[in-house]
Amino acid sequence: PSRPRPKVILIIGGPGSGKGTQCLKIAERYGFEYVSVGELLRKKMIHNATSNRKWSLIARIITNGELAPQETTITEIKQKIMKIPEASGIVIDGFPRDVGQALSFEDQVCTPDLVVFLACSNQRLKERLEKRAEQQGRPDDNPKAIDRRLTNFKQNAIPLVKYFQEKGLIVTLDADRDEEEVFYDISMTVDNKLF
Ligand code: UP5
Ligand code: MG
Repeated sequence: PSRPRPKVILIIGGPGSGKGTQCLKIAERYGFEYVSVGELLRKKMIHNATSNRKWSLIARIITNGELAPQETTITEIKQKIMKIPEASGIVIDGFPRDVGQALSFEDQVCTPDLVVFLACSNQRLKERLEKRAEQQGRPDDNPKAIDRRLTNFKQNAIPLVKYFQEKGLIVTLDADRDEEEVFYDISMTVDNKLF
């Protein structure tokens, strides 16, 4: 008999809401594969920006804090998922960013089993990103790009959350709290909804 398809969890939330932090914890606790869409795109852009026109354009888009083209993003996700040999679950960090991407993912990949929205105040998002910017050198952690990322998020979040609400797939959690508190709620949610 064929194996059941892996469970798919999408983690969405503003820049600095803790998507990466929480996804790693989920992957560890449940033995799920971790796919960071931002990381996929950043790696690819660093690798190809000097030799490839399309990727040099995308590098500029991402460094400015704007969204990469939808089709490229979906293609990268599909390629990455296809390389995963065997997994009981896949946790996807930072995707989709808008309703268009959500529809395209459902059309081309699958309907997710669970979507977690990490709701965080604007003030917290800013504080965390500014702190991280001092410690690490992510190309889009500059003040202008941080503003763009926050603005884009605010523009797209409400319709996106509503879309998944109508399908009964989303759980919204208060991500202003510390890492462990947020993760406690996430693991309760995953235990309840997926097992
Ligand atoms: N931190 C985390 N949780 C904390 C907590 N509870 N309390 C206190 N501190 C906490 O966390 C951010 C920082 O806060 C860290 O220093 C952490 O220690 C601390 P992190 O887990 O990194 O948050 P995250 O939500 O992952 O923030 P990130 O900056 O990665 O979010 P973005 O959404 O901006 O980044 P992403 O990598 O997803 O996307 C980057 C870019 O890629 C986008 O702007 C876009 O250009 C492109 N992209 C697309 O074009 N399409 C896509 O579909 C996806 C990405
Ligand atoms: Mg991240």
